[in-house]
Amino acid sequence: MTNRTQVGIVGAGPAGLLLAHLLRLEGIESLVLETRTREEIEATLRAGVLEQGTVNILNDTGVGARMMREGFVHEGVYLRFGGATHRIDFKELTGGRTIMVYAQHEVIKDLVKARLDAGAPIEFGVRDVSLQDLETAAPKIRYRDGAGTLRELACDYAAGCDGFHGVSRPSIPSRKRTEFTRVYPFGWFGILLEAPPATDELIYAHHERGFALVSTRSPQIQRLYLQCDPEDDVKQWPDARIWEELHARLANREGWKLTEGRIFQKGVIAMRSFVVEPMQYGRLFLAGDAAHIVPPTGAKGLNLAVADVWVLARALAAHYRGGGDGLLGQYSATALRRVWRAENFSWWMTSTLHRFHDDTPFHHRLQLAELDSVTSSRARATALAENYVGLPLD
Ligand code: RFL
Ligand code: PHB
Repeated sequence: MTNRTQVGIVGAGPAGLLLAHLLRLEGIESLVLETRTREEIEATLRAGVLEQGTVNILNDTGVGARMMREGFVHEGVYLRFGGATHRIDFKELTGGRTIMVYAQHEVIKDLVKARLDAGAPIEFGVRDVSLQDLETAAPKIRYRDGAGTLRELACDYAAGCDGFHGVSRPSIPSRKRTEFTRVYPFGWFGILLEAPPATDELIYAHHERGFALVSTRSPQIQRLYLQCDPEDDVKQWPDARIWEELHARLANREGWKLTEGRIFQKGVIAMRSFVVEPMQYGRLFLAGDAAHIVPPTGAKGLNLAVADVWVLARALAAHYRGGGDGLLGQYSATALRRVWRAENFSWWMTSTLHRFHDDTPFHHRLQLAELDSVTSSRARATALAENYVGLPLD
């Protein structure tokens, strides 16, 4: 069975759902294909930090109301090292820009609801997705729908928004793409716990036992991470070990103490940097994690996905308005410029704050000097703040 749409979107993560939303507002039809169920995508725990630009896009396009009610605006972050805590004041250093702490799966819920309320389609539970004829003017997406029926979607353009393990990127012949990868020798152990917020703003902690991060989700639920071995299993981390490590790594001379609570979710997260160039092949455009991965230390992954589809939606809108294909032709270069700057920032945050296996006392001192420099030089603090709140979208 063949269906037709203007833009076929593979993947209902933040990239695919937001792209579909932006296109709909431009009067451009799309179909979103997703392998998982609605319940699964709405329950997947991931990012928590939204840049100012992401917040603005969600608000300006009518899907930000719940975020504004339930999210938390943070005007800075804390860097803790050598037992002392230093604040980076985003608002002051960037002329008023801030970040929003609001969980990614809540953004997903808001985007799914907006799309379904508007009567626009998302097909959940599809299988065997493959992309065909991408180098022609009539690309096709073949898949099995939720009932197992083979379908073909004919479209003008395909958007590969299916994450790092999706099928879109491998659909580009390997001789037509260049991939850049760095895998870090550590992971993050993430927990959710029932407790009131331990801090008013995120704490990024450097410690000789390894990195730790205190984030939040709601007045009752907190999100914490600690550096671990990437091969670790959650069974190796009973609650007592988690608390021991967190207390040690977050130790400070200011009398701040971490509030313990019931841990109800644990998981290990791998850390990698990855970019594919270009982000386009024929009529296929890659966006989000399908094209690039950053380690979570800079909180950039979701925000890069948003920036990609914002650029792509404008380019597609220009095409359908009869404005030519100039912006579509520039999509990859425009997106990659921001991607590489975020890669650089995320790599720097990761390298500065984590303990490496081959750390020497010399390396440890260099990290402390780097953190000292960032927290005592206004120029360096401003650079961190500008990157963290997000580069301007234009
Ligand atoms: P996603 O979210 O992976 O969505 C891809 C979707 O595609 C579906 N899919 C397919 N659908 C159809 N056909 C196929 N063949 C398919 N294969 C896969 C998948 O089921 C999925 O629903 O990619 P997207 O949209 O590009 O979004 C990227 C973000 O999810 C990611 O970058 C962030 O979560 C990264 N990240 C963070 N980013 C931030 O900006 N701020 C943060 O604070 C932050 N913290 C994090 C993070 C990622 C983390 N993990 C778990 C990797 C914290 C963590 C712990
Ligand atoms: C989160 O709250 O999940 C979070 C916050 C900051 C990061 C990464 C993740 O750098």
